[in-house]
Amino acid sequence: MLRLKTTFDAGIYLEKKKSFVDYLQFCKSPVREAGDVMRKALITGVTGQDGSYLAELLLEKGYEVWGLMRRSSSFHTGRIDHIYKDPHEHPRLRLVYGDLTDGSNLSSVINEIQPDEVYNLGAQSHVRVSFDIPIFTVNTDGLGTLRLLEAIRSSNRPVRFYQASSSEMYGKVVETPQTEKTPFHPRSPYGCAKVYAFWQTVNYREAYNLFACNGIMFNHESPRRGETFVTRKITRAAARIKLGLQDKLYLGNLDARRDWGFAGDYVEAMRLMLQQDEPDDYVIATGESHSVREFVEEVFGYLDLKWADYVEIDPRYFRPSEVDLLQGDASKAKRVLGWEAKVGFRELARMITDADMKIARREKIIEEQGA
Ligand code: NAP
Ligand code: F7E
Repeated sequence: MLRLKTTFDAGIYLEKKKSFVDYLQFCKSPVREAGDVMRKALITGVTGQDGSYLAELLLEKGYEVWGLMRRSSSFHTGRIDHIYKDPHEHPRLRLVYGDLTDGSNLSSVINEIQPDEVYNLGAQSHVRVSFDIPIFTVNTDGLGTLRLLEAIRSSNRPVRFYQASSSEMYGKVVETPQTEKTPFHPRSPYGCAKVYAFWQTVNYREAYNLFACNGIMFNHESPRRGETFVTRKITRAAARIKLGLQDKLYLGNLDARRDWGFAGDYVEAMRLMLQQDEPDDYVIATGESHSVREFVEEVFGYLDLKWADYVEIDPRYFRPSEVDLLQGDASKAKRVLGWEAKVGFRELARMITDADMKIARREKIIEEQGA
């Protein structure tokens, strides 16, 4: 059995005057098994939806997890509070301040933490908002990825790197379903930034032999999804309408079709990519596509509501350029990683709706007490 290559192993290897490129080769064939030395992972975007599920998963797998977190004037750790412990108790989840727009900070963090695996999930991830703040979006999502890759490369450490790439890169799709070979045609500042980051990741793999992978993730949702993404916006509103807390739901394009999966399933694919012998890029999707209208019908129907009585169209939510249809083919991920989506469309819609009914019930009690 090959042993896990830790940063400690790397030190020994380099002391033997082998080059860093040799060491990266050596690292390409690890068998990472239970009982090996505890791995250390750094997650950017740990306070986000995926960051929280991935942190849970890695802790469960025995990792020491470091999360890069932006400074904020208000608390924004709600998604990870349940796994966070006081640093004095020597917990396995630690947080460190940082920002993808600050390259010197990223270098210090990489050098100090010396992670074995880095998951770059940090991003301005809202497509509509990327039209309002394109420069910030590209700085964080595009250049931020390059800053992180540079910090890793210059650390001369055998870090394995995961990049959160997106189906938004396909944009105006030229074929359906989309695979790893489908050309990109991004339709937003966000999509353009993700294409840039995708190719930087590929180039660091080819130029520097870095173990770097892209997960081309199709939309994935959960009860922890931000409330301005369409799924959560619909489930929150439907639950509040059901309890008489709200009258209307204003939406944009109901015809757009998405391949929606469950975020908890998708973070498993991220980890699996970094445990392979060779780095590569993978589509992660359910293979099913549904319109926004179908999602509305499913959620309102589940709550015994006639959606047409409550939903109105507000042109404000249309995008300057739209991605009409996304449907992924994840057969490579199934074949190589043994990964496939477990949660389907209906189960996902109901899972999020159930969670939002609980929140709405609490809101109802607060409203009644205040009255
Ligand atoms: P999310 O909930 O919006 O989380 C984004 C995270 O990035 C948050 O922790 C946010 O921190 C952090 N962040 C934003 N700007 C940053 C900066 N300048 N420096 C450092 N951190 C920053 O997104 P998500 O749904 O978990 O998605 C995770 C990643 O996957 C993102 O890169 C997204 O673009 C990509 N992706 C998502 C999907 C999907 O359907 N969910 C699909 C494909 C790809 P704050 O808490 O401080 O805002
Ligand atoms: O929109 C339509 C909207 O904002 C889905 C991000 O995680 O997935 C996500 O990007 C669709 C679009 O997600 C409203 O026009 C209609 O066609 O939930 P969304 P997204 O744009 O697909 C990809 C893969 C990512 O990588 C991103 O980070 O729904 N839509 N009415 C609406 N969308 C919103 N947000 N709000 C509406 O009122």
